[in-house]
Amino acid sequence: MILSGINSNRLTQRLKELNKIGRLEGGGVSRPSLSNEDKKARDLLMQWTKELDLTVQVDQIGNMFCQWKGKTDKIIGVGSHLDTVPTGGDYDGALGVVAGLEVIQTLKEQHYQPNHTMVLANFTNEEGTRFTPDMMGSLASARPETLPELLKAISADDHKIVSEELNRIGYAGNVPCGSINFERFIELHIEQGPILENENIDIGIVEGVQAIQWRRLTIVGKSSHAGTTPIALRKDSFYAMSCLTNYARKLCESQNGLLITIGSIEIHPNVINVVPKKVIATIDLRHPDNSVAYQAMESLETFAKQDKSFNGLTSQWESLVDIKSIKFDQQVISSIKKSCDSLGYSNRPMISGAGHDAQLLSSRYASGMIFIPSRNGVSHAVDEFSSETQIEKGANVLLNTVVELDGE
Ligand code: HGY
Ligand code: MN
Ligand code: MN
Repeated sequence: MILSGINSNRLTQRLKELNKIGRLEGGGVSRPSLSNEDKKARDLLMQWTKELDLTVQVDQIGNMFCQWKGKTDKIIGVGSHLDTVPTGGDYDGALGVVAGLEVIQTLKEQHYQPNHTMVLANFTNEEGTRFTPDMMGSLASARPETLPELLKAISADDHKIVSEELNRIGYAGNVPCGSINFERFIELHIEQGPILENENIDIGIVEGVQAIQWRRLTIVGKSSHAGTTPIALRKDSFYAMSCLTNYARKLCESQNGLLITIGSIEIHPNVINVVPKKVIATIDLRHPDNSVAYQAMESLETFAKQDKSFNGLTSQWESLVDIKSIKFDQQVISSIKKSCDSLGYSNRPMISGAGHDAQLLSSRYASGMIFIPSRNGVSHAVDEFSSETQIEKGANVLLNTVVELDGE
């Protein structure tokens, strides 16, 4: 049995140390996947694991698995991701990795003898902002057959290749993807939304994650003079994209729970007095129900075929991510619930709006997630924040859940 909870001060200090890596002027962090900053964060994790006598295995896509041998070879996994979006906060991903380490250290200090081998995981490229798809490392763990394609992925900004970047930062492992088999995997994460804070609840017991579809849309019209081309004769790619964006917003307003985001856009030639010839935009579409997500994406494509703003222009759709909505494992969910209740923490079931490594892992391993509140529901932004008390509660639920599952 556990004598006491985690060491909150130590957890906070480690998070602070980690978040010095990739620190942004004015707060927040930028640790794009497989960048020098990601390497530094990985190296720091290696140092921490050495201090705890954990053995680290790195697989072929750079996933790190830090092991504490138990009485059996059956594995209970904790962890998350160290990479961040370019304007990231201090907690997205980092919390799950640092809290997982804290749970292992707390158990070791209490001379707990685990039945299972405990593994702390850091998954490669969860964010997907430098290389698509996102949740790349957990995808390769759950579906090792995807590895060859993933290693060839090229970054949109600097045209680097995943396999070369893994070699460059020294994390091109040789452990086969999918060879670390979790009996159970639990990810502690910030909610990244407003629900827990609005309802003043300590812990979110995540029952599932919504579907995620990412597309890249290239629209090609015709460059022409801004001062001489009559409106009726224009083949204006940016105007067409604006109409599609407006249509997407109306679709979200009419379909409960549908979220469509045009997060990045390139305009060519991007010149003040030239009607835009080409637009390359990304579309992020989410919904808890797979069929609604598919239908909504289809409606966007139909709009691009039929709306007059697209007359005389071509549009090309490239699928980047197609992740189904999932349900987490009932036994893991009930262990998390039991831990919350035994600790006296208020809790509620919920669906995750954001994608997570546990979502991908759940297709192969019994998985679950624990959420803590996010201030103002903000994430993927430098003012992302969760308090030390909220973090301590989340880490204690993780600790108790791991012990609960270890005893089964
Ligand atoms: O996009 C997501 O939901 C996750 O943060 N990668
Ligand atoms: Mn995350
Ligand atoms: Mn994220």
